[in-house]
Amino acid sequence: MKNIRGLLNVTLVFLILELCLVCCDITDGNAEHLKREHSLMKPYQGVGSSPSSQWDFSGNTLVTSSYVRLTPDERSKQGSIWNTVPCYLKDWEMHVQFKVHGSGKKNLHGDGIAIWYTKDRLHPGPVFGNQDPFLGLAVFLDTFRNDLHGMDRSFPYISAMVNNGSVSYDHGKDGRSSELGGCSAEIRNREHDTYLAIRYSKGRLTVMVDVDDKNEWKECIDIGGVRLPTGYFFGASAATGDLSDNHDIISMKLYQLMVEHTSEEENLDWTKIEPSVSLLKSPKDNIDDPTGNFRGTPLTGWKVFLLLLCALLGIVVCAVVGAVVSRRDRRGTRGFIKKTKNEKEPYPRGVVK
Ligand SMILES: [Ca+2]
Repeated sequence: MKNIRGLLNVTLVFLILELCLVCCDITDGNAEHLKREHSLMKPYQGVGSSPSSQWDFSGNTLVTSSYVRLTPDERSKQGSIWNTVPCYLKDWEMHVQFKVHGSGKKNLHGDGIAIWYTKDRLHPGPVFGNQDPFLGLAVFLDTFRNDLHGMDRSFPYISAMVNNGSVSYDHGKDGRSSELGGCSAEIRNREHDTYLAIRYSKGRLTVMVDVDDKNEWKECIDIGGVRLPTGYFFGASAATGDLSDNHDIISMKLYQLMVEHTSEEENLDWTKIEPSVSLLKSPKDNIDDPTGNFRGTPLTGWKVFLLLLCALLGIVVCAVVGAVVSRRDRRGTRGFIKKTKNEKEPYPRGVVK
């Protein structure tokens, strides 16, 4: 009896811990704000035309009242658009509405768009119209397969890369050797609006896509251990080669995520962080091996029972929380901020900063 009571107590502690973790995850990004100084929206008034402008463009970029065309559907073009204001937010989420379209038939179009958060801006080069190497984060919307050996993935292919300025982007391999993750997505010549979201919060990089006209985010990349400094610039660039497409940016909206950091983290000089990724899991991320020694000892009967019980409770809690979260219609999946498709509608929570 005593044993059972002890077991229940331990289980309860596990359950509470798990609940706390789940709650923390839901709270993450609960209060979001559109940051106008880092956002690019119709009708793009003042873009690039005055010293006080918040966005600059270069190359073949054409700014109209309804889209920013980084390249036209013509060969050997490149263009970019860059935020002039460095971003000092520690946790953010960027929503990009884009449109890739052209007359090229299947596999006869290219090369794609890159979304940037980098130290430098307005440096044209070979990486989708930007410099190589670069310092910071890139998310590539690669529409052309260069690597004919990499047939295990279909194109267009979305991938992410973090660079400390030491690695070159390998176009011939579609950046495979330096990518952190990716997914295939039909982003080209769609009749409906197409969106990409990039979230960076507490060392976690998440990329989501909404390209199927379902008004919901689909996960593409989700990795931890990413370190990015503050004070970098957001931008977008595109390039065409022998094959081409219109590469249009409709909007880039940056939301601040209100996330608490420890005083230790707050006291760090975030501008001095070098972009990096730790692909090795930390011990605390390894649930069944918290000390690194657990696997060294054989599992006794009660440990197996406890693990199974915790797993079961975990599944129940996740299912309940999942059901609650899915009812929250103002948000996309995994707590992503739900976008407003109509530019004229009020932004989420009516907060405009
Ligand atoms: Ca490519």
